[in-house]
Amino acid sequence: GLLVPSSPSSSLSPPVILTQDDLKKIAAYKAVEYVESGMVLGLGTGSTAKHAVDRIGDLLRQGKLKNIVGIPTSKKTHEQAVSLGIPLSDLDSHPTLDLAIDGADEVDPFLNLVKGRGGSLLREKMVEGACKKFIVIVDESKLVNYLGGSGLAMPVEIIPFCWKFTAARLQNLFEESGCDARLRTFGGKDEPFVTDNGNYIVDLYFKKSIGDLKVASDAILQLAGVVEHGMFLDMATTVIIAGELGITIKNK
Ligand code: ABF
Repeated sequence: GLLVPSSPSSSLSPPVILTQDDLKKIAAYKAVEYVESGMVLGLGTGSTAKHAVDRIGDLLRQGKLKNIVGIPTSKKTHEQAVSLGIPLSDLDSHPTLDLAIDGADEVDPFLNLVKGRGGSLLREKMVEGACKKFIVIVDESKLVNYLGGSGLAMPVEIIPFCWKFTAARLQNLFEESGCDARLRTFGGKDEPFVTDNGNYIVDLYFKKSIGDLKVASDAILQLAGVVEHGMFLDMATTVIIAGELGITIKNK
């Protein structure tokens, strides 16, 4: 946990210890302050976005928000929103959204993102690409100097057909960056993880920077077995970062 000094008026009380989940919640609640009645909202996926969806549900129940329409980015979020009584729709009926709020796995200094470690990147990219405003909510552990820089995976959604072939082609694309392409499995077994869209995910691990992100993005999307990748370039309009010392808001 993180130590935060207690307020001056209570200098004798013990410091408040904020967990990483507390920071996620702080960022999420801050983002929900941007939500107004009547909005069509993209509902994100993951442990940070979950707090935002919960909060929207609370405000609806309290009558502080009205006439919200939610567009979920995953089956999981769909279920959560239904359980909270948030009215839902889809992109077919609402091709333009007012605002989306979602988490991320990495945020670079230019507000480019890696997403998809939760496996919902395709629907997230469709929904968040259709929003006038896209607020990303993270705790400070998600900040990186360059994408791929956390040493964690860069996810690519691929079709199951001959997945080894596609994984090998992805790995070859980034040979110079020391790329290792691994099929995502489920529950530590050999069973492939299957996305909401019935696809597989190949996680790319890099030893070195992948260079120009747009070039990398285009090259990945050029491969026939690829459906989408987890780089969200130039999409976030605002990033809310909750850290030990408070909230930082970065705007595009
Ligand atoms: C979704 O949730 C994904 O794009 C991303 O992979 C993940 C972040 O999860 P968490 O908030 O649990 O770290 O936004």
